[in-house]
Amino acid sequence: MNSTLLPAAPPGPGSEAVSIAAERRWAYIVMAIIVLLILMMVFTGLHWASMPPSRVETVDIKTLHVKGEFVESNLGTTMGPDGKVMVRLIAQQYSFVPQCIVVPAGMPVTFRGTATDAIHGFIVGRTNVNTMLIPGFVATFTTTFSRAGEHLMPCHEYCGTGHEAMWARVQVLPTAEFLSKARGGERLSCVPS
Ligand SMILES: [Cu+2]
Repeated sequence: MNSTLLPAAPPGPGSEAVSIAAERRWAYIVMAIIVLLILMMVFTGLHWASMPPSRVETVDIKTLHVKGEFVESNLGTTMGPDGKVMVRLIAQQYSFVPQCIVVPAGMPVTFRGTATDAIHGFIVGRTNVNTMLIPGFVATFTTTFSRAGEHLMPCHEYCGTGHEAMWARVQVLPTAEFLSKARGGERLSCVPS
């Protein structure tokens, strides 16, 4: 007789225990997934709270170069009467203005930048300076450079055929040297003249 035609064996005494064990295994897996998702939400929430994205601030790209904060004569590094160091820059295809940026070591430095034509961005060496520059919006970023030295500042958002040649330099001066140069209140630059 063909054995496949036999009716299925009736549930034995062990089958209920097997199904309960399988159910319990699935319950543990699902609980682990839920706990993982909750941990991800907690981590993301804390991370955003500790490093919030900068507020949204707009600027008119049509008048950017003729009036307001981002006219060419206002770009570069300044130290205000309150001692706050501010760097203003613009990105355009395919360069940054200014091409060389002077900043102090050991003091908070605030970058304010925008783009005139396409989306650009920049990072500075191995520091945490990393932001996008979007036409019509002002990007603001405050950081402190720990050591004096020179960094490269490449554009890191693909912006066109000349993208790979788009970069500037950042010169981090010792605090005392920066303060002696910035005392006059005028703009600082390390662009070779
Ligand atoms: Cu670029």
